[in-house]
Amino acid sequence: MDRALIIVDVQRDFCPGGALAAPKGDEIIPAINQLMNSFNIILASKDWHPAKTVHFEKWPPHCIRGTEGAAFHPILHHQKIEAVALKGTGNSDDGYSAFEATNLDVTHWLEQKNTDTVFITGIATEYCVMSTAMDAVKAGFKTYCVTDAVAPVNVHPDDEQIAMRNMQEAGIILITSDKIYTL
Ligand code: VGL
Ligand code: ZN
Repeated sequence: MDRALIIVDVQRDFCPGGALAAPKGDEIIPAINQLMNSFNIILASKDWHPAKTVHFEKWPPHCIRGTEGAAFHPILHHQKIEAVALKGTGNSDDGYSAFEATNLDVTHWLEQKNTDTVFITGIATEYCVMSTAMDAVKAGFKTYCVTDAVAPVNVHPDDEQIAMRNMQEAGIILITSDKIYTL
């Protein structure tokens, strides 16, 4: 069995200068780039919204499919990504989790690669990262959240802390990148 790296929504719009920026969204990218060197199985998700969606009643318009804002952040080593899961593609739901992708059956893809363990990185900790991690547990994967490779939006100042606690209560293991190299 093998382990997979999952990179959630490291897109321009979620980084400083973007439409829905996590204040430190770009600062986690070097850690993700380094982690990619230690994984053979790498999947990324993209928030991939239509121009009109109920999702934009809660959020400023962001990651509209095909636009610059929806592209991977330019410093992410995206050439190493083997599969891209597009989510939030409908007009009537949020699609926070990578497991809600409409172009790819993420569970099936991971199982075909003999994955039993996943490491979740990316943006935003309290929305798409947490949803993806929760769905990974539900699908039966041993699930880690890499704390130095995720960034919150922090609409409320405590949101990241609450998300970390919720993830731990769901059986998700919090880990730092340096520990992964010695696992
Ligand atoms: C996200 C808010 C709205 C995320 C996506 O990627 O965490 N957050 N859409
Ligand atoms: Zn979104």
